[in-house]
Amino acid sequence: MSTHKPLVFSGVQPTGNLHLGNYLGAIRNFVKLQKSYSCLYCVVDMHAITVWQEPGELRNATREVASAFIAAGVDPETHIIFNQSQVPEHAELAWIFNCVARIGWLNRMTQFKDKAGSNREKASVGLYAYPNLMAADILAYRATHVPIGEDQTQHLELARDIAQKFNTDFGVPDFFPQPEALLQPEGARIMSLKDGTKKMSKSDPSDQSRINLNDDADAIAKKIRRARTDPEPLPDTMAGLASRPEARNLIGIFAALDDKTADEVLREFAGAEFSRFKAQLTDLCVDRLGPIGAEMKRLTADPAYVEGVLARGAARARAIATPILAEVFDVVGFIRAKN
Ligand code: AQP
Repeated sequence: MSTHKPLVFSGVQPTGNLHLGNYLGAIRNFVKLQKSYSCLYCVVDMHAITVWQEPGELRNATREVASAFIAAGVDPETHIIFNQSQVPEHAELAWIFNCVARIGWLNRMTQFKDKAGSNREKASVGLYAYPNLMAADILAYRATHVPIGEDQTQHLELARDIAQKFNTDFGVPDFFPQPEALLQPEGARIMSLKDGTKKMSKSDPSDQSRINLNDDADAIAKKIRRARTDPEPLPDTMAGLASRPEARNLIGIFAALDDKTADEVLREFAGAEFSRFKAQLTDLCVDRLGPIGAEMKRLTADPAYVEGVLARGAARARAIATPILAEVFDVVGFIRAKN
């Protein structure tokens, strides 16, 4: 991995059911960033267990996310693909950050409130401290750029606050950089096929709400055919879809898959019934996702290969993180045997 390019870190949780939103909102962008950055792409299994995961399913999902990275076009030789738990520096730095971040900062995190819901007292401590681990993921490598969805901007702000406070508290002004968000353009947020106001999500109990990356052509066609719409034909500009979230979402998906703007797509389909639009959207989805799904299937059938990629990636990630952590321990005042 070239160390001359700025360093990107990003992660995806192995929580099952990787979907079109994960692809368009994250993984596709990971592939594009390889040209300009040195990239570390992490399967964040330690984040995943902040809510209950069946151990066997966690293992499968970890291999599946790594396979999706590779199948979508991330090059595991030039860049680094690994799973978080194989690099203990993440947990070590997260503990130090638990002692740097303030409870008041974490209390303001809206994702904890959303995920814990009304059952706050029963949520895991890990779910609450999740943003400190995310800060450690990034700063263990002194990564400077983090591709994230809109929903993660608050967590990245917190990572910046932690970096700043660490530098100030220990009197080491430039020790950690201030990582910057690489935000996706408007429209990269893909919504549920059943409810255009809810994001497409791995944990939605309805499989009909999302297109999974490993869905075959028939499943994709069925899901798009059944996707919620409304009785009106399509307008000729996005302004005409202001109060039609499901239609707006389908147009957004088409635009993202075809690398067009939503208005360009609407010019093509102005006045069309949904049946015609949905048939073309199905063809486009099958065309774009089919090869990725097939390659994922091939890779997941070879767990030894995928685990080899993760192990080699973890060793290379450790080679970057270990000396940084040695400096952190020294700054904090921990005594460590010198090699
Ligand atoms: N619907 C979405 N549209 C666009 N981007 C999305 N991402 C997730 N859903 C959408 C992006 O995918 C990356 C990986 O997400 P994650 O697995 O770390 O966690 P998440 O955001 O919580 O994803 P899910 O699918 O909603 O999973 P669950 O249901 O387990 O919480 C992130 O960059 C995210 O922005």
